[in-house]
Amino acid sequence: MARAKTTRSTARPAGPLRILTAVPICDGHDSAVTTINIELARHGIEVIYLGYHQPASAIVRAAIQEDVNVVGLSSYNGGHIVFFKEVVDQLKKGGGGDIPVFGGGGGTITQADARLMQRQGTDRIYFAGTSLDSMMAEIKRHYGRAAKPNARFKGDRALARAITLAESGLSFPLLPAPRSRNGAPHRSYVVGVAGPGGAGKSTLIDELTSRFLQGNPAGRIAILANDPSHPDTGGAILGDRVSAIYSQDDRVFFRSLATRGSLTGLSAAAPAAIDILKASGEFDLILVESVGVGQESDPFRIFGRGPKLVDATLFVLAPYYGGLIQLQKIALLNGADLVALNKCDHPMAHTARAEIQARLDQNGRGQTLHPTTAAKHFDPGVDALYAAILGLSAKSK
Ligand code: B12
Ligand SMILES: Nc1nc2c(ncn2[C@@H]2O[C@H](COP(=O)(O)OP(=O)(O)OP(=O)(O)O)[C@@H](O)[C@H]2O)c(=O)[nH]1
Ligand SMILES: [Mg+2]
Repeated sequence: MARAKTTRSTARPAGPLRILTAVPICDGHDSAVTTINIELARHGIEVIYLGYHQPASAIVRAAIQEDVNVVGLSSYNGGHIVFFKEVVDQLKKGGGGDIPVFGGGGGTITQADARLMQRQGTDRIYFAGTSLDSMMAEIKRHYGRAAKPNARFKGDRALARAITLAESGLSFPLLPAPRSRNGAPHRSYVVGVAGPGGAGKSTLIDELTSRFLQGNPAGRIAILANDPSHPDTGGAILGDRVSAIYSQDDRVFFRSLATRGSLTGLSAAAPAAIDILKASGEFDLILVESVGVGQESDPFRIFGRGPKLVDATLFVLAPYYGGLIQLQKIALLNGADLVALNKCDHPMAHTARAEIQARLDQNGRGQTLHPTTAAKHFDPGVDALYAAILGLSAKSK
């Protein structure tokens, strides 16, 4: 383990409780977990939601990379005794044995089942009829603890804990020793991905991830997904993992960051998190997703206000941006290296493509426009976009 630089010295109180929630494999009952997620966020908790029909391995990988305080499972398929134990066991094996597992499943989990599950390592079960308020109070009391440095953490858990410490405004003294390739220091290429809320940034990032995994038999890719905290409660539903199908792979490090009051489009800890990922020497490509941004946003500081955070910027928008005047107002269209017009399956895509191309031509900066349909697998537009990213990366070396 090597010492890494300390990015910030002012210690703030530990950040909000972070909980990973998921529904087990072969179970589509997601309405209960959705209720719980909203309630947790309303109580100031950061919820990383993984989705339904999730295997134990995906839950464990996410729990470790997200460095959560606790894993909450909502299980209605009848397989809870085996499944909760599997998650507990895999967490222990994967270096996350300190992360407790809890959950519920209404009337499908009996008192006798719960006793057996607790003997097998499950922390607690909430039964049908428990009031949401009492559950929230207990969760905060029981699982709220500040993250501390832990020299025994290895691999992704060590990286994840370093990011957690950075999020809390603390230093992150322990990082894995940077790898070098053929004697040369390893360099990650960092791409910032911004665009309006719902344009398809996460879906596109997942498709780009699939291209990366296919094209690199051994390399690793990291994704930093920023999502907004609710300004009133401080809680957040960090939902970008739900769109991340290909990212369920050990060669992908995926970390969600809540903005926690930062209004830049990124968490205040994002620059430190990027530094941590780069310093690890693990990742060839790092994709940083901003929150849904507006017309004047500059999350990656490409207009000279402070050091640039990324090597290249991709701006993603959907065909329904308004009209020509709205296009003129979007500052990032002046500065982004690459622009993706996503949702090209939409009837307005044809006109949008012509309008955006004209806007970029006016800039005269050689920015390339990539029509994509990220919701479709094997989209040739995404292939071309990925090739353009590789091209920029090669040029930067
Ligand atoms: C809603 C529902 C559905 C909806 C699901 C909608 C959705 N998107 O989720 C629909 C109609 C689609 C559906 C379909 C099916 N369902 Co259904 N469904 C239910 C039902 C009525 C309610 C479950 C629910 O959402 N409860 C609301 C939550 C908030 O309350 P709760 O369950 O009491 O949970 C409490 C705690 O446990 C806790 N909790 C729950 N989860 C979590 C998680 C965390 C992290 C925490 C902290 C706490 C917590 O919160 C609550 C606090 O009071 C139950 C019956 C029942 N009354 O429980 C059947 C039930 C679960 N379904 C059942 C079945 C069989 C099915 C189907 C297989 C039916 C079929 N043959 O097609 C399909 C399978 C669907 C699939 N793809 O998996 C069975 C399961 C039987 C079993 N496991 O042995 C049940 C028990 C009905 C029955 N008696 O037969 N279902
Ligand atoms: N029709 C269509 N839908 C798409 C396409 N790409 C993404 N979507 C859908 O658009 C919705 C939003 O996609 P996300 O990838 O979550 O969008 P996002 O930009 O990451 O959203 P935020 O992170 O909330 O800003 C999802 O329902 C996607 O399935 C596309 O090319 N066509
Ligand atoms: Mg997203």
